[in-house]
Amino acid sequence: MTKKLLLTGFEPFLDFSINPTMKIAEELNGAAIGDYTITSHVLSVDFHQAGKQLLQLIDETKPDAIISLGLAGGRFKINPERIAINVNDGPKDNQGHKPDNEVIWENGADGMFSTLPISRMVQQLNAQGLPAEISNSAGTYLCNHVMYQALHYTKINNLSLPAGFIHIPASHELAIEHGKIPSWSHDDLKRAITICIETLAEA
Ligand code: PCA
Repeated sequence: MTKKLLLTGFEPFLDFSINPTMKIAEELNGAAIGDYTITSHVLSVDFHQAGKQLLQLIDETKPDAIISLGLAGGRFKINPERIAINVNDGPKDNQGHKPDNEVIWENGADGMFSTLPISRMVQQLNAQGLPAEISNSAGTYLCNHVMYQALHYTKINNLSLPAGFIHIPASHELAIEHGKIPSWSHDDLKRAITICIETLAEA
């Protein structure tokens, strides 16, 4: 039986005029990888909306697994994230809200670990020549926020589905516009995410 994977990307934000996760999410929408069929959506870089959008998508699609993608402009490798923390902080979001050390969920756990096979993903990526490393911090901005929201939701609803977050470097297209960050080709970024999904399917 085929399983459903909810895959999310993000819209552009701050001085990143392109978000490569958006194109990857759009191009993989409807694709079948391993025993997963992918449903993709692009989330808003908006602290008041992104979590609601994600939780609504989970309710609507009833996925068997969730992978959220985000741009980490300046990073060199594919970074599956290990942990999400119960904090919103950082610069203004796309609606002008600037969180200052806010909690995401009152009484939520301080931190929650990814339930994706992140070590295996990193091994598979490196084995196929794509630099990858587990990251021990997803930051405190929107990426950490949606990772925390997904893990909190699966925990309080006793859902045993794998969920987590993968940060990716800039695409060449973005790096040329931005001027100060390393980049990968879009095809390699997309191949890396495909390998992560294949790894999840084999887990
Ligand atoms: N990256 C940001 C938010 C949106 C995105 O793609 C982050 O790392 O939090």
